[in-house]
Amino acid sequence: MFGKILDYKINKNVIKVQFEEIEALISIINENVVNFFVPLYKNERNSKAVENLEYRDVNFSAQLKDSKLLIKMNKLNIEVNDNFKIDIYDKNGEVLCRDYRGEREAFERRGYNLHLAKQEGHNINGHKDYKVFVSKVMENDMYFYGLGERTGSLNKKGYHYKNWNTDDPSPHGETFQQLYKSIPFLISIKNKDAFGIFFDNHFESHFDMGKENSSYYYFGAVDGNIDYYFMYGPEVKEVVNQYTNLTGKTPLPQLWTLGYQQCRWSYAPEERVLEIAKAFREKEIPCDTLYLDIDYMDGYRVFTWDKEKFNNPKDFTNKLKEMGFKVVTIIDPGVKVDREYGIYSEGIKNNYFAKDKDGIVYKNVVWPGESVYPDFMNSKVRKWWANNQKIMMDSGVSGIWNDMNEPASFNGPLPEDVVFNEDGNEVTHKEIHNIYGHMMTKATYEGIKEYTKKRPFVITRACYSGTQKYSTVWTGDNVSTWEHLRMSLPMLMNLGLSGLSFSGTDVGGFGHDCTGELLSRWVQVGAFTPLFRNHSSLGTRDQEPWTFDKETEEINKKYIKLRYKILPYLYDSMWEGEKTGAPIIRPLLFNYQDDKKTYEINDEFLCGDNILVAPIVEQGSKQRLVYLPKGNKWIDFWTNEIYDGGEYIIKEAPLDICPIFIKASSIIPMALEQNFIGEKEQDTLILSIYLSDEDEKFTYTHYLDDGESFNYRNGIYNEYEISIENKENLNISFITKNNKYFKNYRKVRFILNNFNGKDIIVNGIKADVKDNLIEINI
Ligand code: MIG
Repeated sequence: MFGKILDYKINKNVIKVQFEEIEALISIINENVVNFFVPLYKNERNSKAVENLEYRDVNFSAQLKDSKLLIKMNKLNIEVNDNFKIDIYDKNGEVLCRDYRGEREAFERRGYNLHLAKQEGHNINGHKDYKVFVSKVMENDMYFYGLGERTGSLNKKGYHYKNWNTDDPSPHGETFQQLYKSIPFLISIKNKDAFGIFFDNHFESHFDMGKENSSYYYFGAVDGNIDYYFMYGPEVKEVVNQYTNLTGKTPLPQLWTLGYQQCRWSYAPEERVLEIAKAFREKEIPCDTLYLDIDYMDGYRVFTWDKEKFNNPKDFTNKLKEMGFKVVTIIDPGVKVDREYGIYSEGIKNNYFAKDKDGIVYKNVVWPGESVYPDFMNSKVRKWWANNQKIMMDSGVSGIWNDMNEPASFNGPLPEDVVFNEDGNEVTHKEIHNIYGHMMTKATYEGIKEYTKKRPFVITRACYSGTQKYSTVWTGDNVSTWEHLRMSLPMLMNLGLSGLSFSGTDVGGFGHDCTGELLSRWVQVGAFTPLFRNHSSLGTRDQEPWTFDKETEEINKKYIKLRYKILPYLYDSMWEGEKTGAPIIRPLLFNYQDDKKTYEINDEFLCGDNILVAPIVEQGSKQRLVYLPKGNKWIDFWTNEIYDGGEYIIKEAPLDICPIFIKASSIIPMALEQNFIGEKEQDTLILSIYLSDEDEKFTYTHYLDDGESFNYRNGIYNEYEISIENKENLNISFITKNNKYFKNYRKVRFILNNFNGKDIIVNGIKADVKDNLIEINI
């Protein structure tokens, strides 16, 4: 299709390859990352995911030999063939990824009436014609991960997914090809070595991992350029690091956002919100955040308040503030058509809304009735939207929840030819649909940042690669079923591998009625997900922790309290994540890639490096099989029993027990109990130590900062390094490595969970051990 290779030219990191029909570009981004680009649509890249493409100095050579262009790098050898067929090998000559040479050929669908199917508008045999299409040989022993928010299992081999942000109101099922988010990023493990492919094309795109034909996997898009990055690992960790170097790391959030959050469609009027707030405090169930869903607005007009329900928003949010609650309000993109309404009239006056192909402002119907869509492709509109955040912040709101930004619509989907103005260039909905939510959250984030100077809390439903820089995500409208609890695990794990570390599902389920048992099991998972929010739909039964029975309330309380205990650990993990891109919720294979038994575990996950959670996701189940990966020993969090790695065990799990295992030779930093973040001075650092039963040596670094500002980016934080040597004695050293943040702990309390009776030396001095506790002043 592109013809034979004629010639090539090297300009710094970029190799221009002249084919008979077109010129393609191969850019060596760094030792592990190479971009392949063919300008089928536009000459320039126009990525919304990669905002600063950074090239490193890389040693490589290129040579044209027997009509093959051979590119030699330190870690990779790349062969470019006629028609831009690419083969990639590691430095030992092992195949990593080869382009497929044959024709596309889909499996048989017997009994399918081709003629009728065509009339009906179906693609024959699921065989869609793409303008952009790249297929790769399905090698032996391949596993696939990533692709953002997906139903189904962790390993995506044999499945096909579509990227077209979609709000489908029916209960999400395994057959769903798309949901609200588009993350065209795939990770493959082939024979224990991992690589990634990021297809940075935001038109409707598809990934097929051997469903169409088991000989190949492919990615394709209805339009746009061939523009994809190959990222070599060989560790999955490195692939994720490289992907998030390109598209951005999830930044450290404000600490309160990691607390428990309670939501409902909708808490209104204000008396109801206050009633919920009081219930949390009276029952001493920790909670930091309450959400206001669409009913706080005046007729669903964004950036307004219904003054009958919320007479004085500032006074109302102040009352909650005094009780230790933050308020997050929903903001949808749809702006109500109403001349008397400032946001609408201002937007119309300034040409801020998307237009139809004839240049007339495009209207559809969403919650406010007839509505128009802000043109987030336009930087002026984003600036305006960013400034509008002030309206909410001035009312005392602490975070913004962006919903319906696929964009969703009640009156049929937006036509493909709706026009947006990307700072002078016309682009159509067909092109920008998948990045609409992304651009909205970018504007929201920038507005909040500029105005508050704090780390913005934005939560979004729709997104594209790179949205992690601006927003946390939740997985939309799940339902209160066991199936959805079960499914949320691989979904969150793949979201994490796709850069979206700060994520969560609606705990308890959004649609349908939850049960006490289901909520009890769900909160056991939620306690470990970065976003920990209970949310339910209007019309469903109450779903707050105390609305079922005493047992459910106690279980909720137990796990929400546990969550508040491990907040320092979660915060440390997010600090680590901002540097490495490592997600909080991750599949076991992320840390145990050498252990193939981890490759397809759907119902266990790691929370950071040190905690393994094996929740119950079946109704009635009171025990389960747990696989403990090979590489270290594991300690039962509840009983301190120690287990070898690489083994399956059966664990009893009565309703109040979620099987949790701590990695042996590790430390979990913990906080003092509190009902909300900031309630109590955290002057004591608790370090919960989990020893192995063998000689060992390990360290842990704990991080502390003000929990809200960007000062940490200027080095204003503390780091404490704890080293443990467990031989004849147990030697503990605690040192302050970085001490730029003025607040410090006064005490450190070491908890020895599986103490072995040896002498304990802390910072060179023999320590007094009482009830397996040591406390020192610092
Ligand atoms: O059409 O704002 O996913 O969390 O409660 C439904 C009302 C609109 C969908 C969101 C859900 C939210 C609901 N919204």
